[in-house]
Amino acid sequence: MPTNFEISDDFIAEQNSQTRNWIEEDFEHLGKKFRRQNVDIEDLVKKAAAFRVAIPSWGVGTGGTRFARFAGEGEPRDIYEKLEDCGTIFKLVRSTPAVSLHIPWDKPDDASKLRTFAGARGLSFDAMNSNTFQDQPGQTHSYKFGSLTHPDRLVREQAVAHNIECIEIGKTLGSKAHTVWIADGGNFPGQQHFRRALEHYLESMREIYAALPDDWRVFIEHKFYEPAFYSTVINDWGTSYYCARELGPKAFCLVDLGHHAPNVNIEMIVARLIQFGKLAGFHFNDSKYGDDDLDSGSIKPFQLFLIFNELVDAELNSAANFNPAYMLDQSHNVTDPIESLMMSAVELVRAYVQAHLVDRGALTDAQERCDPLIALSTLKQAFTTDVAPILAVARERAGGAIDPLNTYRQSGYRRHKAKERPGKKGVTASGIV
Ligand code: RM4
Ligand code: MN
Ligand code: MN
Repeated sequence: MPTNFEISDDFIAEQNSQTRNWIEEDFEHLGKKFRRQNVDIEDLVKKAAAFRVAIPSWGVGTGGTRFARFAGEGEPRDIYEKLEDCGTIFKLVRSTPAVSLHIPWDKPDDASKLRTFAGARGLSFDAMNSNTFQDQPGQTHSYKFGSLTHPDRLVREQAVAHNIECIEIGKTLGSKAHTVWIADGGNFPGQQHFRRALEHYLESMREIYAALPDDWRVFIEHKFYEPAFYSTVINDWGTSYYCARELGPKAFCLVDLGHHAPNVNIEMIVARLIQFGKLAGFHFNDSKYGDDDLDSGSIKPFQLFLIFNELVDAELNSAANFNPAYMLDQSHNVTDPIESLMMSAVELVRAYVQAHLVDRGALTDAQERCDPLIALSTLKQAFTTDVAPILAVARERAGGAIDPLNTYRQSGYRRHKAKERPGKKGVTASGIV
């Protein structure tokens, strides 16, 4: 079998040598500027290097809308090819060493073989994701009218069994968490009895919770609409928080940035969940109207920064039960998914490093003195600082690319994959993910 194309370390080093001069100059200049503010640039490089975000297995395939899916060239055709692409992203940006699997879209035929394959690329497995929002071939009961909350006990039992199966697969893969997002809800007033549906949810989730190994967590992902257009069972963070509390200490609330009504103050939800010790982590993406699943930081970068401002504040305060899991949950309809995922990972590191730049003493002082404009400008000062040289240096020192996008394009990776992966164009299900 011919070996598949990979971007070599030598190629990355050669590309880096072309831009090293300007990056060093910018880095030095920024370091001098920070010294005036008593900030050590090397501390920020360390923070950038330590940041981690998981790639969803379904994210490396081209996404679609409810109208069409325009398959890209050389798309991965199975989970092994998806891991190849995840390995490429990791190699170039260095902050994405974990993959989050969707079952059954990426159900491995042999989980330990998949773990070995991933390990050879430096990859490990993050949270598992169940799917009870579609029917699978050969399935006995339909999820058309719900899964974990369906009025029929047999449907609920089937959905519970699927989630437990995900946990079982995850154990072999070395995963430590399971994410449950359900599409359950109603399209018409009166269709669903709100309280009964939530009772069913809790009853089902208790069984899933009972199947968790001691060192695992379960993440509850809320979403206020879609595919149900009138009501959803786990509609908001309040409901999610209530359920997480009812279930116990291993249950946490996951925030997908696209799952709120427009203009909702997400950073405040994040602060609340941190304060209550129940923040699971994030599905990062960006949106203008709904669950658009656009690239992180592409629409509302200031919001992203404000979210990281809360996260970094919690990190510095060593907030209790604070161990957020980060994942990108995006749908790439018009871009090369590898490019989008790399750039999105970079956007997250940027927001994280900028949040570390906030002068917290000055901010607290302004808050205590009731000075809104100094408070805002303290945040803005960090947000408007160009930290790109820090991110580039962190990547380069870890063996990654100074300019991931350009290095990727120059390598011809996609062209090679188009040849290696002929035939079937992509495997990601069409529709909104
Ligand atoms: C949902 C939600 C889930 C994702 C599915 C495909 O909107 O974001 O996390 O697994 O889409
Ligand atoms: Mn999500
Ligand atoms: Mn979503």
